[in-house]
This record gives sequence, C-alpha cells and structure tokens, in this order.
Amino acid sequence: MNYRKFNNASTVFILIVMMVLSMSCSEKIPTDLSKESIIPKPISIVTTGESFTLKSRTNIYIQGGSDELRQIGQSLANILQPATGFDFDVKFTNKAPRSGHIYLTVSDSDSKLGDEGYELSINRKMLKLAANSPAGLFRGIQTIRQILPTKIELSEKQEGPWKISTGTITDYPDYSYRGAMLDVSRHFFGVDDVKRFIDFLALYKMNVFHLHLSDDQGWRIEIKSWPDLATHGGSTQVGGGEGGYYTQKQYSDIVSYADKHYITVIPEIDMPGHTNAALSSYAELNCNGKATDLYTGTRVGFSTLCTNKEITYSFIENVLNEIADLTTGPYIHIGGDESHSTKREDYIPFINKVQDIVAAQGKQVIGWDDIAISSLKPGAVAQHWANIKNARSAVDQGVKIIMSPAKKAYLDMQYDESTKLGLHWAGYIEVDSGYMWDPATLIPGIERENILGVEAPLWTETVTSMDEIEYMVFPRLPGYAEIGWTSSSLRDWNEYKERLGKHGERFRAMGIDFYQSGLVPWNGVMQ
Ligand code: NGO
Repeated sequence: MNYRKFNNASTVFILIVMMVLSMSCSEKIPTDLSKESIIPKPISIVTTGESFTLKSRTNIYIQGGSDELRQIGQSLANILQPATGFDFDVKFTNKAPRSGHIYLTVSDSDSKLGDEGYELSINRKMLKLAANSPAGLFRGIQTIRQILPTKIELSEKQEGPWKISTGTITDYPDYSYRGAMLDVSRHFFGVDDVKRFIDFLALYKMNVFHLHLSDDQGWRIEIKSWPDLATHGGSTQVGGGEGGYYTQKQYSDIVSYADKHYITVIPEIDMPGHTNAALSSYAELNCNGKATDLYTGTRVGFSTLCTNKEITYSFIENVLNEIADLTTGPYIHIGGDESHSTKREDYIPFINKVQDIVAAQGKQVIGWDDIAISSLKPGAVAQHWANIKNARSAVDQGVKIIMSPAKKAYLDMQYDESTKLGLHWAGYIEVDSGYMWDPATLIPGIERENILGVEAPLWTETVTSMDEIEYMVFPRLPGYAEIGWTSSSLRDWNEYKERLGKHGERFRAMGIDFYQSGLVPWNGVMQ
C-alpha cells in the first residue's frame, strides 16, 4: 500500500474542501441586506444572504444612451471612485453586462415605482438598478452609497473589500414634495455652501430646495431692472456683516446644480412684509416716498411694501419675471408671512394681485399659511408653519399644503436649553421629537390627500457659517427626509435611532459637524 500516495491525495482533498468553505464564508460577509442602515427606510427589502463585490475591473453599464443617463452613471462613478481607487468606466449597452458589473436601466415596466422609485437587485454576479425615470435611478444611487461600507465616504483611497449584501430593494416615496429651506437673507451663504447644502438633500433623497432670497436684512439676488436691490439691499446682514448676493449667473449655476441632483429650486421673494432691504434700496416703494435705513437686527413685522401704489406691482412683475426666467421648477414662493404692518384690507387684494402676476408667468404660487386669508387661486400651495386656522382655510379653499410646522420641523429651533445656536420661540426640537410626527395626522381636518409634502426650513438669524448650518441641520435632516419618503406605518423612533446612529460615522467621513444627541446610539464604527 502506498501511504504516501494516499496522504497526498487526502491532503489535496482537505485543502480543496477548506478553500471552498473559506470562499463561501468570506462571500457570506456581509449577509443581510435588511440589516443595512438605509435612510430614508425603503418600502421593502428582501435579503438573499450573499454578497457582491466591487472590484477594480467593475464598470458601470447603462442601458440605452443619453447625456442625462451618462451623467447619472458618472455621478455613481464619482461617489465610488475616491475611496475605492477604482476607475469605473461608464458605458452604454443594449443588454445586461457579464458578471462583476453594475447595470443601470430605465424602463417604465413597474408603475408603482412612479417617477422617483427604483428597484435595486443585487446578486453575487451583478448589481442592477432599475427605474422608470432618470430621477429614480438617481435616488437609487443614494441607496447604493448607503449599503457600501462607511469608508466609501472618505476622499482618500481605502483598503477593500467593497462588499454589498445581496437581495432586492423596492422603494418609492410617500410624498412627492420633500424639501428643506435655507434662509440666505439673515446671513448670506455663498454658492459653494449652497451646493454643499444641496448635496445633503440629495443624499437623503429630498427633491426640493427652497431658497429664502429676500427679507428685511438682505436682498440676495441680482435683478437687472432694479439693480440697487442687490448692490445696496444685499450689502449687509444680521449683526452688520458684509452680506452678499448671487449674480444671475450664480443663481442659474445653483439651479442647474440642483437640477443635476433631481432637486427643484423654489425661489422665495417675501412680500409685502419682510421687505426692508427693498424699501431701503428704492424710496418709491415706500408709501411716504422715503427710503428706510438698512436693518441688521432680528425683529420681524415692521416693514411693508406700499400696496396702493402702481409702481409696487411693476416692481413685483419685473422682479418675478427675471427670477421666473432663471428658474426651471414650476413654483415661485411669495412669502406673505407676518405682514403685521400691512392692513388686512390691503393685504388681501395685494396677495390676489401677486397670484395673478405669478400665474401670468406660467408658475404656481406658494406662500406661507398666512396667505390663506385671501382667496387662493387653483394650483396655489400654502406652506403651514404656525397658524392652524389658516392651514385649514387653505384646505377648505381646495389647495394643497406643505407641512413645515415650526414646533416640529424648524431646523433653527434649538435641540434643548443648552444649544448655543438657534431660537426656541416654537419650542425645543430634540432629534426624537423632530422625527416622531405624521404630517397626515398632526392637524385634525388636514388629511393625507390635502398634503403635498414636507419641508424643514432653516432660518439663519443665529446661524453664520457652514459649520453652524451643519450643526443645526444634522442629525435632524435625515429624519425629515424619512418622514417625506417612508410611509408612517413603517416608521418607528426606536428602530430609526439605531439606523441614524450608524450614520454618525458617515457624517464624520463627510466632514459634517453634527449635534451628538444623547438620544441616539452613536455606536457605528468605520468599516
Ligand atoms: C418665522 C418667520 C421668520 C423667522 C422664523 C424664525 C416664518 C414663516 N416667518 O417663520 O421670519 O425667521 O420664524 O424661526
């Protein structure tokens, strides 16, 4: 008997068994797609317990061919490239690629996905993202980003492996309007800060960016027919600092940046109150014909356009015309809040006239809930912030509501008594309180069908830098994104706080300065 021969054969056999075992074990980590911390929480996740690995030869294939799709494929490559160090080629194809690649496809085969939904199917060989529209692909890419190891967010090359759990995610939003607002009037923020803010919205699948462009303290957009608005009215800010404004070119750049992220910009010119910057720039807009002084404090309710002068309406028409021409989205926000210095009998016809001006420009009006005391035109939208009676009256007039209740959704409210930035006139909003509400049941009489969506505004009386923006916005923003995207029956604070806690490491990797609420287990590890 040849023992040596037997021993060799058995050793080879054992080695093969061990290799197969170890291969299948390593392929099985991570194993559970449903355990990934995705925000907003998807509608459905089916897990199949294996993994797909990004490798240096992985490419991104796109079915069909258009500049728009190429841009989406490239946006995925741009997310994956820095940390993996792989050069993902973005290629068009007519059929599903061979093993090891990412495949993006648009086909309108699944109506429940709507415009922004997507289906992500991952098996050991391929990661396939399907949607009815480019917007859906873009939203799905944010999910791919969140199911990769946290270190994908780092800007320097990291060691792999880049494994993704296998399974299928089917996902689409509850509300069609999911947004946040940035007040650039009380303090001015430059284009780069605004783009970073837009990046945050995109990451959490929000689709509206409301830009509060004018207020008592500053006018922030160049208007060619009324140039002093920007040069004089934009020359300062709360506290007396330098202020600033966007040239029309810069504003268009912001709009096109947002468009590329499938985010609609909603410009707001607040009127007839909150207009001191304009009243200081042009004497003729004042009833007494005298320009006011610039204002750098934080009081509200002291200014009003002169609603009885014809020139006021040519001014509004000129301003809104120029802005409407630069705005790709369907809405113009006319403010309308806290016009305490405008008589009610002047306010009502004023809002009615401005609605006509906006309609003539082919845009839809949004106004704060105060506008509901006038007669709202079909297609108008009221943004609820404080007055429940007004919100109900808007619903009675048949218009839709955007839910931004100050006591739940204002990003400028302090987290608690110890928060240094922010205000608390509507209360303190800890991370749990900001998350635990349902837009469709908050106000009796305002139902799901009356609601267009959810928006979280950041007013900036006390907020002076990007760092401070981040501190007030994070970690509450992902919660508002989830309220807008994930139906309330699937939401639960105790489960959400675990997912949010895992995002702490992602915030750090992205250099986001966030409030480390004691209510959230920040126990994620960089993996
Ligand atoms: C109010 C007011 C704003 C303030 C904000 C501060 C609305 C719609 N108008 O909200 O001018 O900046 O509160 O929280």
